[in-house]
Amino acid sequence: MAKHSSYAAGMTSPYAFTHALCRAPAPSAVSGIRANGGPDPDFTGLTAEHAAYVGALRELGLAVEVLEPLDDFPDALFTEDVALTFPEGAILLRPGAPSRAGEVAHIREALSARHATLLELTGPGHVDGGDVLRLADRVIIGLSDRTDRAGATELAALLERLGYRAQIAVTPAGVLHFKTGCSLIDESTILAVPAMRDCPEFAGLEVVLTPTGEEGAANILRVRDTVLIGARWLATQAMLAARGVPFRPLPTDQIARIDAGLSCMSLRW
Ligand code: CIR
Repeated sequence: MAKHSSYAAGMTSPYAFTHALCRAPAPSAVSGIRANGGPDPDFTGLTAEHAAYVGALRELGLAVEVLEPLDDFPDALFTEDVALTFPEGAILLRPGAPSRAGEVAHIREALSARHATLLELTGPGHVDGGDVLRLADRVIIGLSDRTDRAGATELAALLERLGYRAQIAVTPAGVLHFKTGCSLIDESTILAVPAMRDCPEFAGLEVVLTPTGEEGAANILRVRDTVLIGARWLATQAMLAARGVPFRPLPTDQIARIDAGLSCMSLRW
């Protein structure tokens, strides 16, 4: 990946990705974890959403590999939560949901074939990748029901070994993952739900709030010059259009039934 001259040593653009690693949904995905109950997703629809997502990443120029489904792990299609990937190497995480712990062994195999440097969280703490937001100059680790302080502290030290400075932040109650509630629009602009407006770690950045009723839009995914956004978030799309940000709507109704958004379905580097 080309490095941009304005970045500190070891740092690269947070969204100039060249590669992504996804995992096809298994039929068991319809039983994925959801915090507030609600109906199962439709498997055909879920598969179509996943395929549209993979297709979009490829059209944006990424080399995307799609791993085999894991029927023993309903949430395994959300590869983002079990590892972190950077041009400098990868870090295996320890997801906070007990039913997801076994996913790590499977992603280990895939990542060790693709990254020369593979670090690992050894515990006892936990971190979900959905709680990790990479900015241009640092990485924010949000404490949540899935990510505890012991895990975040251990991860901060591992990130330092790869050349990344980390900050530990707090995810508001009721927000599953830090990135469920905020994402990068560009290197100096964050899209956030109102509950995250005053996050101290956003000082110096412009924070744009999700329009009323569109809190679910906050999990956008910036890939190179384009923002991927859930198709039903029309007011948020209008806001991006007004700001001149190129975006691409993708269907997310079925994955939303199991508490997921657009960042969750890939590891990117
Ligand atoms: C879970 O609760 O773990 C899955 N049903 C959803 C994971 C979403 N991942 C993410 O926000 N990074």
